[in-house]
Amino acid sequence: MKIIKAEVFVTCPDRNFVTLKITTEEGVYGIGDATLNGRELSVASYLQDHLCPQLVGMDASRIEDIWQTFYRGAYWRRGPVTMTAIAAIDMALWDIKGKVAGMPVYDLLGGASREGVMVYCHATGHSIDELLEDYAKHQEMGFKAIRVQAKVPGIASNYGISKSKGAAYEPASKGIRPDVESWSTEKYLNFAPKMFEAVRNKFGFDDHILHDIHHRLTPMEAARLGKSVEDYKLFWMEDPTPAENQEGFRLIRQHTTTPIAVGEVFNSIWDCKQLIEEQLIDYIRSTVTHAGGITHMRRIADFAAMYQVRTGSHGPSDISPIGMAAGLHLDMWVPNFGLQEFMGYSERMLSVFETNWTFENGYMHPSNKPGLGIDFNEEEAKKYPYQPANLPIARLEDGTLWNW
Ligand code: CS2
Ligand code: MG
Repeated sequence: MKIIKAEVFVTCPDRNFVTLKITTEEGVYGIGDATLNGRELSVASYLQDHLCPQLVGMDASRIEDIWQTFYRGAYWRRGPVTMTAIAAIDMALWDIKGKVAGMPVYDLLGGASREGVMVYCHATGHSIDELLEDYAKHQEMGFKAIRVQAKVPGIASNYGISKSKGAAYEPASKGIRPDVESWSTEKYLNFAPKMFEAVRNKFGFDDHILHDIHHRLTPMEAARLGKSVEDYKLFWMEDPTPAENQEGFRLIRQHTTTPIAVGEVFNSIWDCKQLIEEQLIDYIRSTVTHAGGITHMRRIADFAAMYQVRTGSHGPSDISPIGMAAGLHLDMWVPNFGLQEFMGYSERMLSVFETNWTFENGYMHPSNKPGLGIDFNEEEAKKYPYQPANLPIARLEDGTLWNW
């Protein structure tokens, strides 16, 4: 199974995606997602200039050895660019292995542990009323788990709110410079409990509700929030505080039973070692795309299982449908599965990435097709050249740069 070609494609069907395609001398190909929001070209270059030339001639069946070679062999370990590049290679190789074996990837991992993967969607609003409307819409679509975000009164623009009513939420914006959002912890902490109260009063307690704080609070502020919303029984509060300071989570844990989910920006098991070992979180949100592929995510999940931490993988629209498909295969197998995020994709995106997954009654299934069960249409992709885009930054009301 000698690799004869490793090609990188950058395309922008509404947003930028980076795709790797590996072809073997038998003519079997596999595809992987190498998208890192706002830094797409760095991963494309890392692959194109460094890893792809080395891949040619390697044996595609040796997934583990190739992973180790690119992780240890670079000498410089970890980091989002490196680990996203390795992830794309890993995904493409699992896709090839599945196609050759005639099995879906979840079967190669050990088979399905469940009938379907529960996914959560996003409900947003510029006011609580608008959020409730959007929530009802998603409930009707069948979702059983819904993330709730609303504009905080008095803050010009904050994370998680779509640009106009009813539009899908997309944090990145086109152009050379990032948009600037604002932040006030005081206004947010006053508002957030009222939002959860309105949702529970209107819709009751049957659905899982989730909320993303997006790294904005200090540990003590997060502890205060968690404690003040316990009655609303959140499925999780996400990224309450930046997680470089892992011991900071001890403080949150001492004060609240609101479950915590962290890890969408992590790229290796080392980023969450202490959080998991000390049971400082309940859900690990790392993904196949940004944390070294299926090979490394499987290790993170097994480690987490020892401490009753479950998976809750990141699934925004900036992970390509290939990364989403790979995530769904992992979710089908992983014994300690919690929940999967699914933001969905535009029609234009789905014309480039041909999916076979299904969604029914709040649950997704990756399909039983051999490999990842997803294809990449190179001709369609060519119609949408790369466009510079950036994630926003956040500033406090006095201008201080804050965590976005
Ligand atoms: C997020 C994302 O989905 C989430 O939970 O936090 O919206 C995140 O901001 C983007 O994926 C960044 O690229
Ligand atoms: Mg998040």
